Amino acid sequence: MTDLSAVRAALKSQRIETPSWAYGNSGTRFKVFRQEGVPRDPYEKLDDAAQVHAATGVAPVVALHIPWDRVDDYAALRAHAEERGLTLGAINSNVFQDDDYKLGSVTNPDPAVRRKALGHLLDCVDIMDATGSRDLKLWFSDGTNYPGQDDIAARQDRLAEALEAVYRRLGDDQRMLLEYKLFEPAFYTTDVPDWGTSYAHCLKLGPKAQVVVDTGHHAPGTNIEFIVAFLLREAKLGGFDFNSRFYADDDLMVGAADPFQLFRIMHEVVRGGGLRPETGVAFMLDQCHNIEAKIPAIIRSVMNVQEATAKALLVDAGALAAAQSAGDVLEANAVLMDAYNTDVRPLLASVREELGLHPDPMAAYRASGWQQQITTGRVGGEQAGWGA
Ligand code: RM4
Ligand code: MN
Repeated sequence: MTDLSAVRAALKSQRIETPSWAYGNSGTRFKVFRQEGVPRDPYEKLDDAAQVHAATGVAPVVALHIPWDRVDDYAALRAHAEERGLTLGAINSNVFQDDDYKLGSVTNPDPAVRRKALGHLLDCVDIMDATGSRDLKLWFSDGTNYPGQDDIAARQDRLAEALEAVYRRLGDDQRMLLEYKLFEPAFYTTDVPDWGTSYAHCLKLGPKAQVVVDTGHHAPGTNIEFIVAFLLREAKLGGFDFNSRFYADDDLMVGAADPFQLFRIMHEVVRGGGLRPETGVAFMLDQCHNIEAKIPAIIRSVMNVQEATAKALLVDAGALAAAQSAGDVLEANAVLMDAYNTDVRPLLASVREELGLHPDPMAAYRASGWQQQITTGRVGGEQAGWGA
């Protein structure tokens, strides 16, 4: 039997980190559709994030992206966050939007470009010191487009050298999370294409280096929950960049395309103890809201993660273990499916009420009047967006 009070407690203590860039304008390669009321600077992004937290009660952490969220005074930005009950989360580095990085950043054949990229990564750690962030998230667009373009193994050496320099710079309570992605923008080789490459680098670096799993960064059909189970077992799962996809790196709302996959992932997280705060698994979103309203989309995404988590927590672990050890394939599968097929919305509504929140975060946001306020209030200035 599942202990319902433990389920409720776990749901109350889960924290979901929202990304600053999801509050700004974004688009595909073809068009950015601007929305009314979009933040003009990182401070306004935090104001929007505070609304997501107010509606859900579980989203008090906001990830930043440098240089998109560059400010003169990070201590002031941190104070702005704290005044709203927020903290600043992962610092996402950006070594993919500069002409110099055409042939790569830390793996570039030109040592001057490598020095510049490393300089940016180290600057990001300085920013973490000021923002109080625990995590540096590294994603490299580095790779090649044509066979023979560069030396694959030499690029690994250059990558390892940069990662080591960043690792040495980390404070005692800081971590670096190394993200992988199968392809894009490079189309022949990618320097960190998969979890194995990330894991191997992190293992060599030490305990402060961990793998981050962006759910949109795999080949179709990849069993992501296997990766999660493996990394958790090795204490190398730093966290998630949650989003969902039908084709490639679609960055749609988490749980929208494949809620069953999200459940299977969360089942492995629960099974491996990854919900316990001391394991340090960060539940981050990494999404873009191109055609849908942004703040409600982020609220919906937080709810989707909560629903998958609730279902995973409802798996009868005792019954599952018994069926598994008896070799009862059908019963084991049924135990899992029973949990997946449970409607957890009433449970989550009552958990929210216990937290003093509205049972329906979407309705709470609609009733708050915030959308009207920003639509009429945020006029003039430059809207924040992808690349700015
Ligand atoms: C990358 C990667 C990073 C994210 C950027 C915006 O594809 O997923 O995590 O920071 O996009
Ligand atoms: Mn990501």
